[in-house]
Amino acid sequence: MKPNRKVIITCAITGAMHTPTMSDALPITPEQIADESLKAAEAGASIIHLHARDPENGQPTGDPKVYMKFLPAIKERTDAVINLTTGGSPTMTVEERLSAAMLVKPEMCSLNMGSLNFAMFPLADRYKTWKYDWEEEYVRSSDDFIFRNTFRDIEKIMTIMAEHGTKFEHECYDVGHLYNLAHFADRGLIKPPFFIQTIFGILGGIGADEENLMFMRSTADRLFGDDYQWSVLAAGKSQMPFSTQAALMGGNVRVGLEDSLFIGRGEMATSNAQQVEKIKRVLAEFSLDIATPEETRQILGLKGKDQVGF
Ligand code: KMH
Ligand code: ZN
Repeated sequence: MKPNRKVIITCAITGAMHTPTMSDALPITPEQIADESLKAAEAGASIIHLHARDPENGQPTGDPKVYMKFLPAIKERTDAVINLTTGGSPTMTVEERLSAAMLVKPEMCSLNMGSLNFAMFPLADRYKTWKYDWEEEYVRSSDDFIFRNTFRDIEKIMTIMAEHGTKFEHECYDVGHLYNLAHFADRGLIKPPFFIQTIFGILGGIGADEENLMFMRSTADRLFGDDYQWSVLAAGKSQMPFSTQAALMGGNVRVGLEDSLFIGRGEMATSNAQQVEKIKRVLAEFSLDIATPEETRQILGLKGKDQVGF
C-alpha cells in the first residue's frame, strides 16, 4: 500500500440497502441528498459517494434525471469529489446501474469487483410497520439476491467509464475480489494507482473480524505493492472500529448512512455529517490529518471537478 500521511474520508450518503423505515435521518429527496452531502463535505469528507432515490417513496433509482436534481447543486457548493455508484440496487440491471454514471462522467464511480450474495433480510424482523409498500418485500427478498458483477460486467463498466476519465472506487467484499482486480491489471485493462475499498460485514461478504482486515490488507499488498490506496468500510456496528483500525494502519476510511445507521452502540446517527465528525475526532486523537478534496484528487490522480459532464 502506498503510505499516505493524509487520510481520505469518503462519506456514502444514502446507498440502496437501507430503507426509509430504518432511519428518519436517511436522505431521500434530491434536496435532502444535496444537503447531507454538503454537510458531510463541510465536516471533512473529501469524497461523497452517491446513489439516488425516488423522491416520492425513497425507492432506489438509477434514473439519471433524478441524479441531475442533486448533482449540480453539490458540485456548485463544494469542492468534494463526487463518486457515483455503479452498484445501484438489487433490483437494477447492469445497464440501469451504469446509465447515470455514463451520462454525468463523474471524477469517480464505484466498481464492484465480483458477484456475491448481498443480504439484509435479517433486518426485516426488527420492523412491525413500514413507511412504504415496497420496503418489506425489498428487504426480505434479499435472501434470494445475487449481486451480479461478472467479469464481463466489470470489464464493461471499467472500459466505458475509463473512456470518460472516471477513476474507480474498487469495492472488494472478499479476498477473491482483490484477485479479480489483479486479473484486470495484468491484462492491462486498468492502470494503477488503484483506490481499493475493502468491505467487511456484509452478509454474503467477508466478516468483520480483525484477522480479515489484516488478511485483506496483506493480500492487497502482495498483489499491488505500492500501487494502491487502501480504504476500509465496515457495515453497521463495525463501521467506526474498523475505520479507526484502518487509519492507524495507514489506510483511508469510509463512513456514511449507506453503510451504518448508527453513531454508537444502539444509538441512531442523526446525519451523515455526525459520522464524519466522529471519525475526524478519532483521527485527530491520533494526530492523523485528513486530506482536502484537492489533496485527494492529487493522491488518486483524478481528472478534476471541471472535467465532469454535469
Ligand atoms: N453498499 C456498500 C457496501 C456500490 O454503490 O457500488 C457498497 C457500495 C456498492 O457502495
Ligand atoms: Zn454505494
